[in-house]
Amino acid sequence: MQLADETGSTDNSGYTAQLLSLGRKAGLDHVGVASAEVLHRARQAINQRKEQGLHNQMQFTYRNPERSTDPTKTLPSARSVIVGAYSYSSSQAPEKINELSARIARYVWSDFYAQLRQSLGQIARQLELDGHRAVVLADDNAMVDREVAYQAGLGWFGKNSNLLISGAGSYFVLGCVITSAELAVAAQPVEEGCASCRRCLDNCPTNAIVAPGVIDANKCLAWLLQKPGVFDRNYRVALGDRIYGCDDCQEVCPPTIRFEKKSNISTVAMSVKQPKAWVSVAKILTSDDGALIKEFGAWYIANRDPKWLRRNALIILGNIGDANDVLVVDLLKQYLHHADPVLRAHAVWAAARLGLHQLINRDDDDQLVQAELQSLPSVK
Ligand code: B12
Ligand code: SF4
Ligand code: SF4
Repeated sequence: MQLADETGSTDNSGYTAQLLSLGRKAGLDHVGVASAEVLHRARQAINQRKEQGLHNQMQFTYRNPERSTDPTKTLPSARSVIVGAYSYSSSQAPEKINELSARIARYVWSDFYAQLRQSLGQIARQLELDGHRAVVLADDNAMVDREVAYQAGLGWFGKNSNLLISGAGSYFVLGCVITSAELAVAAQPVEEGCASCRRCLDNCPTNAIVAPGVIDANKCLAWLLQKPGVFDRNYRVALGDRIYGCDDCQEVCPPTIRFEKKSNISTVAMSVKQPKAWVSVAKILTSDDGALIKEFGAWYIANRDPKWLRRNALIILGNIGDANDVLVVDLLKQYLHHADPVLRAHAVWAAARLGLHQLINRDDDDQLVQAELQSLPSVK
């Protein structure tokens, strides 16, 4: 591959095209280029949402917007950003393991981020071979992935706030290579394509999409599942059987569904690993810390503490468990006597939801458990 500036030419479109082609050969489904300028709209949106409390203690890109919206904070010599999208669309939805199965969101059915990083890494290596600096970021707190993907002309911001790619929907994970190379940037951003549709707003189980493109994290199940502490009682029933992530605002999205139906990309993406779409609730509640981190360590789990997985599993147990099932009763008994008060409190909720009030110890004097007991209509 040729250095862009070897010839002294300022037209770097040939070199850019070679890099984009390399990205596609390396497995990226879509790839584009943005300039390394500050992402002002995203910075403003983050600051506004923090002021309005819509971020609900999320850190990620919100912790340091000066950094996450400025590629030169990661690489001072940055001139361009190559953005890649890796599809996790699948036409095959794997079967439940058993009646007591917890649902895993599609973007983590396999480690798609690992595949994405590997593909971006090949572009970065080529850039370095050609004498440029290059840093790969994928789902990293140092970059707002959707905004830079939009600037690179990959897609438009859907009302569900995901980046939708024309003709392909939103089942993509996004990442980028920040580079010192001066590349030819996307000519035009992609035109908005939602038109009058508002299915995502109307079908969000918690009404978390408070305006087109704006998520209130206080209500979004995807965040509440990751957030440490007591799970907001208002959204426990709506959680249903979800253990990690929520796909509802994408599963109703016409461009995303259309692509999924006609796509055979599943065979490509799923060949990475066996898709893991379900996990046994009993397994989460009976495995030790080491086993849980080994199996689910690629997920974002606050402080890498598997108790948050157990907390979520207890809510699911309350939502889908059968009060006549011996296994369900045994699991509840175990957690109603657990050493950790957070888990005892969620077990109280689950037992009450299943009508198993007789299992609950009303004399537990821990504050969290007491608060839970007070919130039960029958013991007020
Ligand atoms: C924080 C975060 C979350 C939070 C908050 C999401 C949010 N919408 O802010 C939570 C935990 C809830 C979450 C959930 C999910 N996430 Co997330 N998340 C992130 C993270 C780490 C940062 C996002 C961020 O910076 N937001 C800042 C806000 C300000 O950005 P924004 O909401 O997109 O706002 C823009 C729009 O409002 C737009 N805009 C401005 N004006 C207008 C006007 C209109 C009309 C419209 C439509 C838009 C618009 O401009 C704003 C600024 O760019 C990124 C990874 C990364 N490093 O970027 C992944 C990321 C955004 N998440 C991703 C995924 C896959 C998900 C889930 C689908 C996972 C799941 N199945 O549960 C859900 C989707 C929920 C949803 N509808 O957004 C992907 C998105 C891929 C894609 N195709 O868009 C990313 C990019 C991760 C990755 N690298 O692939 N996520
Ligand atoms: S991820 Fe789920 S809870 Fe969050 S906005 Fe989408 S549908 Fe609503
Ligand atoms: S469901 Fe409709 S409004 Fe929502 S993102 Fe998809 S096309 Fe846009």
